[in-house]
Amino acid sequence: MTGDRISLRGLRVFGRHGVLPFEREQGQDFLIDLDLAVDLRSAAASDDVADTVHYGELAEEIAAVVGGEPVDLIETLAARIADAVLRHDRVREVRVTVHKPQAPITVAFGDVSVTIERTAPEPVVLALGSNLGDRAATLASAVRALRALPGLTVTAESPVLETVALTLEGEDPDKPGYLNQVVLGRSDLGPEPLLEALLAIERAHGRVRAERWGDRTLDLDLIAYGDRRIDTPDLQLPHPRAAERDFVLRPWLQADPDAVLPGAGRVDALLAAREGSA
Ligand code: PH2
Ligand code: MG
Ligand code: MG
Repeated sequence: MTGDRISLRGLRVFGRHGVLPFEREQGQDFLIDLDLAVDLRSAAASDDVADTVHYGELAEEIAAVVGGEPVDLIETLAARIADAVLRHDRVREVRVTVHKPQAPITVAFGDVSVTIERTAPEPVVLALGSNLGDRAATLASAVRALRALPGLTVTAESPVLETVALTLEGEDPDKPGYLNQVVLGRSDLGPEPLLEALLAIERAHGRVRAERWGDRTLDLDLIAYGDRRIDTPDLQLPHPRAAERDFVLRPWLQADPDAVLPGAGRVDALLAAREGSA
């Protein structure tokens, strides 16, 4: 976990979690440590508790989870705590440690604990294109693969649009036409693992990488991942050419009338500006 953080250590709450019946009957204290990755710049500037996560309220929410419905495992308890923390929209990542210092262990011990890390899902924008083979079947199959991908929840699918192939020299009606589509979702995979999964789906649909902007059975591009800015040889976010591509912007706007391309602005305005200059 890098960057700004809120940490809470040694929160002590009585609970009845455990596998053994006497743990349910008698109960014991659980100690909770939390680290929250939260951008604290706005709170530091405004000096307003509404611009951060209130640690007092957070402590009470966690105490309600630990003091609530008993579970067998501290792993399960830790996951419930992480879920409660991630309900706060400002939290990007959380690390939870649950200590059980009075656990029923027959050997003398100091402490036993589990630690989990969870990342908040972020909105993602994916653009699909196909101009070879059974294009409609390929797009439908790719969307099924996206829906089946662990760590990605698909929230919207645009209609499929027929578009003219754009080449490095401009639109080329002599090339096979494209079907394009945009899929919206939420992901907690992180940008690089999500990109890896997209490339694997391309390969599974017969994609071969020959010439740049060549004809393809399936192109599956990551357009935006939250508002993250990434500039590495393998991944640029937001997609550097998305603002100039009608075949991305038009289906995206149909899937989300309020779509915003981070760093570039509202998609409806981007499209209107392009039509004005065309
Ligand atoms: N993708 C390209 C190049 N040209 N043209 C259309 N119409 N649709 C595309 O998806 C497309 C393209 C490179 O990814
Ligand atoms: Mg592309
Ligand atoms: Mg691509």
